[in-house]
Amino acid sequence: AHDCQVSNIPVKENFDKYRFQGTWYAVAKKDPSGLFLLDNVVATYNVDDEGKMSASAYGRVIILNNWETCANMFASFDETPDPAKFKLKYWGAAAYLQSGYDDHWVIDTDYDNYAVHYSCRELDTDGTCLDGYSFIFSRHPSGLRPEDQMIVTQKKQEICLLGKYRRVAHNGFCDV
Ligand code: AZE
Repeated sequence: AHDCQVSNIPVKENFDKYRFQGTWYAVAKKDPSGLFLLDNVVATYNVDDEGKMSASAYGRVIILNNWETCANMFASFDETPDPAKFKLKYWGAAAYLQSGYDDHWVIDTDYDNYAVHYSCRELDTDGTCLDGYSFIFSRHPSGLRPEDQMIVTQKKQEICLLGKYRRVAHNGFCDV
């Protein structure tokens, strides 16, 4: 079943954007090529009274000539026929930060403890992902509960990224 075709990747069934709202701490990530959020990554999701999902996120980045700062990012989501698959339109609070339009898939979540996010930016000719990124989120900055770790490991395998993640440190660098 794990043929690594992006189009075959299972996502969360009946994803409930309302239950997904609130703060998520990135505890692990798989990087795309190029500039990316380094660590201290925290995302906060919100759904407005018209049902439109948005988010803000921050994280430590190094831009230009080794300038270390905290990226303050904003995003709005476009829905697709699959409730777990969104298009993420994102931009930085400052112009020197990155902006873009990425896939934003929720692979799995229990809403209260863990979430597995996935984004493929570039498909290879064989239908596998050539360049993408993924976050493992936790509701708890301390990390995943042992009972969630098994589920998350299984999901990493299903998205063909097992072994490709790095732990995301939270050391207060971006706290105000
Ligand atoms: C995500 C959570 C939902 C909101 C946003 C996210 C993605 C943010 C980036 C930011 C990159 C910034 C860089 C700055 C120099 C998925 C974490 C906005 C991809 C590289």
